[in-house]
Amino acid sequence: MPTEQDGPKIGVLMGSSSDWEVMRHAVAILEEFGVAHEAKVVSAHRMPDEMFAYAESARARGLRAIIAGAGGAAHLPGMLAAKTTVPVLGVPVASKYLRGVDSLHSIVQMPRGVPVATFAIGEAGAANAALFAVALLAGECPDTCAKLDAFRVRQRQAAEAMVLPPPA
Ligand code: RP5
Repeated sequence: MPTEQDGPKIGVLMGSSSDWEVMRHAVAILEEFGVAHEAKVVSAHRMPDEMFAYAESARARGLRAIIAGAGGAAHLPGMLAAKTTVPVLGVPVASKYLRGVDSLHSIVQMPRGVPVATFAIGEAGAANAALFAVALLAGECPDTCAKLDAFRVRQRQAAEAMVLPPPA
């Protein structure tokens, strides 16, 4: 019988398959770190019952964090956070007309009492949300912590190796 140990530690939700181009960057990071995860479309306004069921079962299923990406009136992260105390990491996805500033404001402006950790608009935000989730897990897993340290070292080495072109 599967136990909580076998299941996903991080959930990656998005309001639409159109968000995947951004949210795949979160999934790529989780795969790189070997973190057990699941990714699915759960739309706040088109699948509200499924959204609530997901949030309500999240802690019992062993999820340590939920990364939620949405665009426009991006209520998915906030409504998940309303229904679970598992940390919710919100990723604003760029919308067609307002380019994600609407999504950012929707996610970041949670009223006091129900927090959503909010990341940058787009793929950097998705990747950083996943790195933040990895950092949350690092406290309970020395192997994950070592991988995160090594990731930072590689980034530093890449920056140190940067060469600027000659002026003009
Ligand atoms: C939001 O509406 C989704 O998160 C997506 O960013 C946006 C547009 O959805 P689609 O019309 O592309 O399905 O719920």
